[in-house]
Amino acid sequence: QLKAFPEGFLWGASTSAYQVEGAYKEDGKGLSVQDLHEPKDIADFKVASDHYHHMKEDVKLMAEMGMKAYRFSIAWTRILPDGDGEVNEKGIQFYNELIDELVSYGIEPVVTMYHFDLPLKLHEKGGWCSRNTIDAFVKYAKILFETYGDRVKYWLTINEQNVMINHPNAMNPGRIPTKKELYQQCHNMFVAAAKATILCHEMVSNGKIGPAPNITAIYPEKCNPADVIAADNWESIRCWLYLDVAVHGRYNSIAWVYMEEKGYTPVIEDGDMEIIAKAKPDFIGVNYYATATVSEARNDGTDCQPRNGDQQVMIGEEGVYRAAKNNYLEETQFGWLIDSIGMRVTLRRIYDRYHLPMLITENGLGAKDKLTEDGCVHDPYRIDYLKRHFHQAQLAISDGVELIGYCPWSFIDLVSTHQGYGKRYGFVYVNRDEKDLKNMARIKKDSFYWYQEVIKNNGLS
Ligand code: BGP
Repeated sequence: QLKAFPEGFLWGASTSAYQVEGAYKEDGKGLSVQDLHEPKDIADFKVASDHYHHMKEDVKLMAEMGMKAYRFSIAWTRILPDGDGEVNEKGIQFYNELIDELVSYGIEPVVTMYHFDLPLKLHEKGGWCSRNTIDAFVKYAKILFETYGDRVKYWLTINEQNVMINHPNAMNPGRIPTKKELYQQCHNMFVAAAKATILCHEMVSNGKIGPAPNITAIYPEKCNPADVIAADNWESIRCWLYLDVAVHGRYNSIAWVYMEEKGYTPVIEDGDMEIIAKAKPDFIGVNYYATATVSEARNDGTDCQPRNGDQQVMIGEEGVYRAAKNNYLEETQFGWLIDSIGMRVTLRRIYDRYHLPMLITENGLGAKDKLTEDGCVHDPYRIDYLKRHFHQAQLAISDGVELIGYCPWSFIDLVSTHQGYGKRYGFVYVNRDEKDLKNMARIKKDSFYWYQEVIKNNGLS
């Protein structure tokens, strides 16, 4: 029997600082690793959607759409321009104003502490490979809890730690770290997130904090047991590794054996695992876009095959798994798979493994939206996509999964990591293209009005 969305369900939407704010070196902000990107054919992050200067207008639109929650990230470099040095009061003030504005409309702020934008100064000193970055993160976390903890109840430590490890290019300007270094970065992030989790519980009364990895069920291509094992292994390495450490306080054996065999095991210092085990997340943020399908590896030098723009790590790894085509699924204009039922599968698997409430922190459709002559943006494909996913979320709730909210990606158009403004996700259109900033006007898409109705009815009617 289909259960209703619970009362107080956090219908919301998401963004991240570097993809939406712009003002990349204004008011004392330091540079992050993202500010070094000078992509040739897409917009850079210097101006983005200029949310920094349109903040009040944007929050007003959130309120008009009826949003109950807004998931955004704080730019570490606005608060601590060097990552761990002086505090920048103007940066503190920007988020004070944003949070006050949200609260004044009754919108629950959901804050990601770190979303891909490591301060450049920390990167230059070794980034996440260095234990100093753990201390810097803890210092930053203290400032956030102290300053905003009176109004922010929901915190997310690190966005998509697994994507940062599996797709390191965008986070590591210059030399791409080796896999061994990446797993060391990963371990250091676990320690940093654990320390922040413990601090949040000490400093924020009624504070709730959790990780926000990109989790997706992995399907075997065929019922051939060797494919099932490959899918199982890859799910443990790509997904469970991150939640097992964050929630259960331990590395799972499949991922650990994989790291040992490949020579990737990180250095774990005395006391790390105790801290990690002590930190207990209150909920799990789930970024879900699509499932992945794999087959047994052939181990003949052809298992790893890069696939165009698809973030689902469908590249294969020699001797571990091989990416396979799933003939049952449609694709978006950008070749990302669409699998709404897969979201139900994923939510059920997470819930059964961790028994924690979940908040969908990202899910959405990137498309080539166009402003038409009537001044509208017609995006029926986005409505259809979200309708199907909301329905599956409701089925997951009916299965007993504790889902507390749903924040699609993204509230407003922002810079897509690979396709700039050629690929848009928002409910609100931003009138700019790749290079010309035009007037940056905000235009409500058809999906804006549709989502407004969904929120009003607390679900699909
Ligand atoms: C997630 C990231 C977001 C966002 C989204 C869409 O992995 O957390 O920051 O970018 O994917 O990806 P893209 O912009 O590449 O289409």
